[in-house]
Amino acid sequence: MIFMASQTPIPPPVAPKTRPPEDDGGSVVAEKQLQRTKPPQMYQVVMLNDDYTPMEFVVVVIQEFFNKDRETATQIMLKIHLDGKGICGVYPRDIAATKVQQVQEAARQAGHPLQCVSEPAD
Ligand code: TYC
Repeated sequence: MIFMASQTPIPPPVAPKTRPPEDDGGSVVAEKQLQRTKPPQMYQVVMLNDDYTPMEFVVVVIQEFFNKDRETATQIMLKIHLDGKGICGVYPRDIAATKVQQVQEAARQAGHPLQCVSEPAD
């Protein structure tokens, strides 16, 4: 092969004969990793009381969107009715935002003023 002076062939890289010290040559070592990442901030979906939304509608919404049984949903509804607000569930941010939208859309379709919000949980 003829090479021009400006095209000196570069030899291919040669594999090292010895392994780096951190390479155990393929044996498996189980090590517990230190937890370096914080768990994500969770958000609570808070439902607000109003004077017009029927209690039964609120109970059904809590059952349907927050996966509560009828008894638990009724207790949450009564707490909201008495205290002005109550937590329906705690979720990662995007899921909490979706729950809020679902409740708002169900209330809008039914013509009720039911409101809920999501906020960082402690
Ligand atoms: N206060 C409503 C009523 O007496 C019932 C209600 C409960 C409304 C909870 C909203 O988030 C709510 N009909």
